Amino acid sequence: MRLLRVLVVVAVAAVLIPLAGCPQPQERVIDEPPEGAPAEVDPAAEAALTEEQPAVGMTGEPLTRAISEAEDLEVVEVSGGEAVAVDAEPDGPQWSGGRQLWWYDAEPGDTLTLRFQVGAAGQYDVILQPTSGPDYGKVTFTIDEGPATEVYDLAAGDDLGLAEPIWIPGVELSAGEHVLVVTAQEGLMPESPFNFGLDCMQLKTL
Ligand SMILES: [Ca+2]
Repeated sequence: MRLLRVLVVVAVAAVLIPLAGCPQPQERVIDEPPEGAPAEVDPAAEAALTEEQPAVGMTGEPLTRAISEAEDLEVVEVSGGEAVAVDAEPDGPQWSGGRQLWWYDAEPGDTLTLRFQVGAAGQYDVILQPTSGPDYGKVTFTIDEGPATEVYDLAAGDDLGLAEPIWIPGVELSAGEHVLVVTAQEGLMPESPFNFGLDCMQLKTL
């Protein structure tokens, strides 16, 4: 039964993961066997289940990609408000790595600048996994000196959730350091506090 339970959980996770931009923490609910019950889990099978799963893209195919947790990226500059790493709540969105980078109290026009590393020069799709929430605001994204993206409105729902992943396609990146700049556009209402959350970013090779 225990192995079956694990398989069911992994199967459910496999269905859910392609919907999100970044791999979510694998939920593995494993009941302890009753006292005296023989071990039902083949050690080799359990070891295979705990191996890192291949990254899965929006269409379900394995992709070559590098993932950075936003909360681990270097904050180069915040022109207004504060940017801090926050832990996931049990009943909140399950951010990968269990945390997100939360930027709050910014004013329209303020920027959050994050540094990320690229291992090999090339053309990449940059995939961002932001958070949505009732008091989350509108933002644009810029990579290095590139053009700003369209405005993304991340105000949604009654609770925090994982927004649709944002794809910035075909970005030419050299090996080394680059910056992702998030620009606050406006809160839900002019007088509303501004919130933005980024769970993780991925670089997908083309
Ligand atoms: Ca994260």
